[in-house]
Amino acid sequence: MTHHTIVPRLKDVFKDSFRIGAAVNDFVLEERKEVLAEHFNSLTAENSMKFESIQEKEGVFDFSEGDRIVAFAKENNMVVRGHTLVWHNQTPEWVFYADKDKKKLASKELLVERMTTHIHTVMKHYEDTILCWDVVNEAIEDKGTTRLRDSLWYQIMGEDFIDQAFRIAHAANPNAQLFYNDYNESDPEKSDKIYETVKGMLARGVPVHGIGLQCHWNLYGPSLDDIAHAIEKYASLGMRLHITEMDVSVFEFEDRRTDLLAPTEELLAMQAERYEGFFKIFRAHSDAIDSVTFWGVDDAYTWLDGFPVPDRKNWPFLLDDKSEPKPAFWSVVKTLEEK
Ligand code: HAH
Repeated sequence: MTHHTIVPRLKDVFKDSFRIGAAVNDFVLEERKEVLAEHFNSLTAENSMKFESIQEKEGVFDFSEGDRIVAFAKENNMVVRGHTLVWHNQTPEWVFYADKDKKKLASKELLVERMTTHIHTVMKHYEDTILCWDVVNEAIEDKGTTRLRDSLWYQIMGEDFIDQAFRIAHAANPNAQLFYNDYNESDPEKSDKIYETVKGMLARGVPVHGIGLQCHWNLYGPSLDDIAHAIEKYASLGMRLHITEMDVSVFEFEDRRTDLLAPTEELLAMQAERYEGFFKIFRAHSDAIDSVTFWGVDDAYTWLDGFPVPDRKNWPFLLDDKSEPKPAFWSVVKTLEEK
């Protein structure tokens, strides 16, 4: 590829199909302004709208980093996805305890009250700027036949905590689109549990409008068949679908290797082929999919650097560490010509 090559803007390539989003933090927002404005028309806060970032201490709300994201989005005509209101991780411990020493768990009533205060305050603050929220994140158990994860939300409020969160969110802002968001979303067993959970919510009249598919994938899994089946199953509920946190690790999840200092040509080619398959499926289901968000901008920074293997870099995106198109970028753009 010479430097004369015209690089199409991802958001233009997919404008008739879905929005293209990126997760950002303060550093990325500062360092990657141009590439963000160039390719993306949706933003998600990687961390700054999580419970621990907004309300680390009870009753003290900090919207500063979130507000910078919203301001940048507004200047550049972008949409913002809200992530996330109720989650078992990155939530301060005080939320779940009745006392400062954390000896006694909060009562159900107290936890409902705290859930209500948090959701109302956050959604009201962003009432005019954020119209879609991941209301509950990762409530489903990955393994076995157990449906719900054994979190403190679940232990204290029982399985009703999901319904409650959505009802509270709907009351806080009836115009907002409310999502259930999870990973391993294409695994046949877990996707059945997600499907049953959302189906049950709909049967009980719970205001849920969409399913967020995180899509933390890699070169080896999940299979294209499993992905297509999961999407079709979720869409059959009449839910809007958002791809919320996409990245394609060059390592299998169990792979512990740490010798790789840069992605090989072979890995980049495999990644391009995987991405092409994924975007063909997304395009084929663009009537249900409104948005495809990557959990980062380019390979200079990803949450996968050092996770799950410490000190190991990863290269999961379409743009390299200098924001230049990778083979995967061109294979994704190519899916346009094939529609
Ligand atoms: C996601 N968990 C979270 O939704 C997001 O908020 C965070 O920044 C990164 C990833 C995904 C996840 C996983 O892929 C494996 C194990 C646990 C959680």
